Amino acid sequence: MSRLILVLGDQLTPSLSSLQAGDKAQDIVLMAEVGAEATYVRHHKKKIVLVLSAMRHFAQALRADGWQVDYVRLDDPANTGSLRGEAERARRRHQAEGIIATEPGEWRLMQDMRVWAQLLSDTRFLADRDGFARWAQGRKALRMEHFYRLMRRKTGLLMEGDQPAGGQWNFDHDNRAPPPGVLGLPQPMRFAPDSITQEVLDLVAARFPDHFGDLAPFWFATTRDQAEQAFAHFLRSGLADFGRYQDAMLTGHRFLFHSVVSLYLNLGLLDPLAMCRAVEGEWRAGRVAINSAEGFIRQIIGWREFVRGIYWWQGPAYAQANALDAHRPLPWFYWSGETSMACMRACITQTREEAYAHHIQRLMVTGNFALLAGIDPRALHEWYLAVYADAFEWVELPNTVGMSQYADGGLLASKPYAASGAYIARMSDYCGSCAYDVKAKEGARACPFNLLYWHFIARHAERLRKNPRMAQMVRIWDGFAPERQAQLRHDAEAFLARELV
Ligand code: FAD
Ligand code: DLZ
Ligand code: SF4
Repeated sequence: MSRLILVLGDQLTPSLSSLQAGDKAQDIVLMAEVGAEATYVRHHKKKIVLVLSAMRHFAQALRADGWQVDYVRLDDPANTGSLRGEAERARRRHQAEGIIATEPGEWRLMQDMRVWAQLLSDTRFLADRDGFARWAQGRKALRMEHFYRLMRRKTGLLMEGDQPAGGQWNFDHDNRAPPPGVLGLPQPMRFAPDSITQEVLDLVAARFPDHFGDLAPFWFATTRDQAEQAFAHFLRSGLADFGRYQDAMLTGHRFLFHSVVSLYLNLGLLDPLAMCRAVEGEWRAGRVAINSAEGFIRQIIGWREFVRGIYWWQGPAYAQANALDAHRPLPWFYWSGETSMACMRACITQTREEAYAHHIQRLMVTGNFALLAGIDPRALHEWYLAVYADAFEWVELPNTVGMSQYADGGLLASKPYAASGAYIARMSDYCGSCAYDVKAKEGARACPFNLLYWHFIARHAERLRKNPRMAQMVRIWDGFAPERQAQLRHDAEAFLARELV
């Protein structure tokens, strides 16, 4: 008797554990487009197109490889709208004896699917979930750097025997250059929609017209071959300067030297280890400096694996963490982009148009603002999960709750990523076109990041005083005259009352 192999929309990898366990001669691959997955948060339109088009292309590739694929489309009148409903319907249709699947990337689905499917480990990651839990157990705080060194040793990437290549594990201090000139900046590789993508574009336009985000222009890769081309293009055009300009931001230059591959990697269209080996090869061939190669590899085998480990280790309760007791609702301008703050406007507008913002835009602009203003981390989490093409909960939630909002009380990050306008002024050109004055620290024209920064320090003084990396700022606040403290509090609260409705 045949079994069903359910392949999810972010499991588009030929070597997936469930496909490895299957038998082409008798098992049937089930792929299902379902409304529930597009609406559990209201995903950006481009993200839905990316996932559905990549699913359709992957189904084609599996058929060409000899698999029998049962593909349920979103507009099939019999579609039940949920993965469980489609799995049960397909089981009856094929009289299958059971359903196997690679474990999903979210607690929400894990809890549902483990009741009706046999789940296999997701072997596309370097660190398995139990191994990470064993490593993490009993540690007071988790530091990515320690985990990263284990991963370097495990993979042999950038190693010379037992020592790190170049004599250092981490070259981050070379990676903080302010923005470069705009001439000769690379662009990510773009692909014109084929007939399959065009059909999905029409479907999403008709079915999800009120979801956030622009549909056109749609230029993402939707096949493995295209994703590999896009990555090869980054190796040639972006990697050499990736390290140096990793933290820079420029109005109108949205991608700078970033790879724009997380969206492909998270769907399974690219293989993380093969990418890192290719990056190491560029360094060994003398085409890029070690700070770029190491910086890129650290993001993939360090941060990406580390946040996934934390997600599964912490369990569903992590989504409720709110150590700083932040309860302000998400301001409407996170959806509209209509704000006088030029940095926020630029990052949100680009998010609406591209379903993309790079790490520092997410962390130090939209994330930093929410942290300083005391926005509810749960509402912010739902925003990040909805608006980016690469957003899946296993990677988005720890980045938002842990790294960006410090809502886990310092489990993931050693200090809150809180910064005043001076940081944004140094790393971007946003302040030049802003209604606010980044140099002003008080008064109606003062940059809101400046006002809110001190408000944040004052609100959390007792907690931050105990953190060696923040204590200095609390001492500065303590040293302000009481009238100055009162004025700063007043200005910050006036801003919050005026703008955060
Ligand atoms: P590059 O800058 O070129 O980096 C290369 C790769 O490294 C990325 O493709 C990504 O796979 C990996 N990477 C880099 N930083 C991280 C990180 N902190 N965590 C995990 N992987 C990392 N990344 C996601 O993939 N999905 C998300 O939903 C997501 N949400 C985020 C939310 C917040 C609040 C923050 C601060 C960061 C988030 N990140 C997320 C991490 C990071 O911002 C993106 O991976 C990166 O911007 C993707 O663009 P890129 O491919 O051009 O990355
Ligand atoms: C994100 C997404 C979307 C929009 N649609 C589907 C779908 O129709 N069918 C499917 O199998 N998967 C989809 N996905 C991806 C899932 O949401 C993803 O597998 C889970 O969030 C687990 O990471
Ligand atoms: Fe952002 Fe402040 Fe600069 Fe305006 S002045 S762009 S609000 S950092």
